Formats: sequence, structure tokens, C-alpha cells
Amino acid sequence: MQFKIDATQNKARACTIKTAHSTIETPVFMPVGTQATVKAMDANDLLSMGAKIILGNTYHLYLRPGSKIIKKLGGLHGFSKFPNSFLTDSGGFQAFSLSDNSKPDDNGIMFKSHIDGSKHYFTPQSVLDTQYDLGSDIMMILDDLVALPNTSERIKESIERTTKWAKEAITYHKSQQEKGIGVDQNIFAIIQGGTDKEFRKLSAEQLCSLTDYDGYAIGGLSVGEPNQDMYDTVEWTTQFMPEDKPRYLMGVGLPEDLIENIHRGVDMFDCVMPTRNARNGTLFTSFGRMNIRKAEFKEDPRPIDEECDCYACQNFTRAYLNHLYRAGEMTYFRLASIHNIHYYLNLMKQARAAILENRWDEFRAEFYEKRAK
Ligand code: PRF
Ligand code: ZN
Repeated sequence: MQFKIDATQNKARACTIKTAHSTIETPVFMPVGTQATVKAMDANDLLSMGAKIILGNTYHLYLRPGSKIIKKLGGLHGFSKFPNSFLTDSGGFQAFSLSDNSKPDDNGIMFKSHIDGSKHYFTPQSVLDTQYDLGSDIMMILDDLVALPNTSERIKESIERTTKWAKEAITYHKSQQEKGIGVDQNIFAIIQGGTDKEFRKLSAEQLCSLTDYDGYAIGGLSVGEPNQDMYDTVEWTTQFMPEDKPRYLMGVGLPEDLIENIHRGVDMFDCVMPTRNARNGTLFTSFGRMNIRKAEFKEDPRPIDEECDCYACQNFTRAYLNHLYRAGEMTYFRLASIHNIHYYLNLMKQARAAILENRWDEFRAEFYEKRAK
């Protein structure tokens, strides 16, 4: 992976990441494609919107259809026909959030499948084996995350485990690469530590001293803590992260969360927000959020957002989308998802341009002004 900083303005960064499958300009939002598809869209939709990287999920794809099937069909790229980059989360988070009883111990995580109740044990090595099969460009390590608020003992345990697993993961990855496995695949560590400064510092310093990692993520946030605590924790944590590697904030967030965390030094984001919200009628626009279900849009001949040049806004009206939503038509999900993903990708493009042109602070202020109107 090649990484280059193109410009910075205070803490905000515009960088370029080059993987074996695409060149990614940051700040970047990565649409979530848990099941090797971004819900309601196919590879061509994503390509025509300019998506250079999307997510896949180790836990889900391991359970179904199984990583060996995906490997046989050419990895995630061959299977889904999305030719640009994939980042795969390790599965620790899903075992934690979906399994009715996932149980971490010092060597891995035991969990029960949410599909059929069968038992599986993930280790730092086994989640990499699955990700080698998937052929993702960026692989996340197994981490031990905790819900917030939590006890100091449990947070301390999660940091110690995450560091132990990170050491095992990088040792294993190097040994596999020497055998010719995963040579084009990159590996990111995940900083934990809740919202406590000392714990975050400890986790960041331990993981960032393992210099063989290709990038570092901030995990364990947006799990129930107040937004300002999330911002403060990110601002605090980025100072311990290397400048010459990508920084990824996992599972965050709303458009304003992206702006605030770019401001604090984050390069990469993912979140189900644009696709999940699209499906329940919430659309993101340059003037804030709108709910397309509302009766006031029944006869509205305008596009969702007059400033948007997405496929949905270039071709269809609010009235039509309102009707499709109410009729429960599948086309609604596709058009609404295209619009929301386009909004997120375009926001990142504009943020990047602002950083490159040294007008980040003005851009950030304008973002809030437009929405307040
Ligand atoms: N760890 C992993 N995946 C994640 C998270 C994490 O902490 C989060 C937290 N917001 C989202 N996805 N492995
Ligand atoms: Zn649009």
C-alpha cells in the first residue's frame, strides 16, 4: 500500500492511498457492503458514483456463503464484480453485537451464529485466514471491544487483549506473506480504550509501536457515549498515531460527525447511516435531513436536492420517490440509497477540495450555515 499526504490544514488531512485495486483519495467514506453488496445497489451503481473502496464483513461472509466459496469465485472482487478496493472488518464487532452470547477469552472469541445457533471460535489468526480467502485490500485485526459505559477492569482487559492479539496477528501475517499468502493485502490495528484518556493513550502507544501495521483505526466509539465524548476522544487519540499512515474511525457516523472528525485528523470512515436511513425514508441533503415519507412531498415536482447531481436527483421527483416509498416499491430503496451514498461521497470530495485549497475552516462553517437555514 502506498500512502501520501497531499495537504494538511491544522489537523485536517487530504491523503492518497494506493492499493492493488484502486487509488483512494481522502478523506474517504466507505459504503458498508456487509454481505458483499451495498444494500440495494450493485457494483455498477457504486462504480458510476465513483466509490473507490467499500466494506465487506468477515463474520457475515464466513458464516454465509463461507470464505472458501468466495475464494473459489475470485475473492470479493471476482464474486461481487466490484473491481476497486475492499476493506473487511474482522468480525469481532459483529460477534459482539449480533451473537446472543459471544464470549471473548485471552485467545479469541467464541460466538453463536445468529443464523443457526452453531458455535464458532475466532482467533487473531483465523480471522486473517478468512480475510486471505476474501482477498480484501485492507484487513482489520481481531479486537476485543466493550460497550460503554463499562468498568475500568473490563476496559483494561480489552486493551491488553487487543494488543496481545495485534502482536499475534502481525507475526502471523508476516509469516503468511513469506509463504506468498496475502502479499497484496494490508493490515490495520484497532485502538480501544473507551473514552478514558489514559486508557486511549495506553492502547494507542502499544499498538502504534507495532510499526509493521499499514494503518491504524480508532474503534470502540459510537457505542452509546455522548457525541462530544467521541469527538474529544478522537482528538486526544490522533496525537499518538503516526502521521505517515492512514487513520480510520470505525462505524462513524452522521455527516456532521465526519466533518468534526476530519477536523480532528481522521482520514477514513464507514457507517450504515446513509443506506439504513435511505431505507427508512431519511435522505441527506445540502440543507439538512429530509423525510421523503411526508405528505408535503406528494405532489412536489423538485428533485430530492436541487444541488445534487446523483442519478436519482437528475431523473426523478420527490413526488415519485414519496409514492415509491409509500407503495413499498423496491426501486425506492435503490434510488434513495444512491442519493444518500452520493451525498456522503460528494461531501468527502468537497472536504478534500477544501483542505487542498486551504479553506477548510470556511468549508466547515458553511456546512453548518447551510443546514441552519
Ligand atoms: N471494532 C471493530 N469493528 C467496529 C468497531 C470496533 O470497535 C466499531 C466501533 N464503532 C464499529 N465497527 N472491529
Ligand atoms: Zn441526489
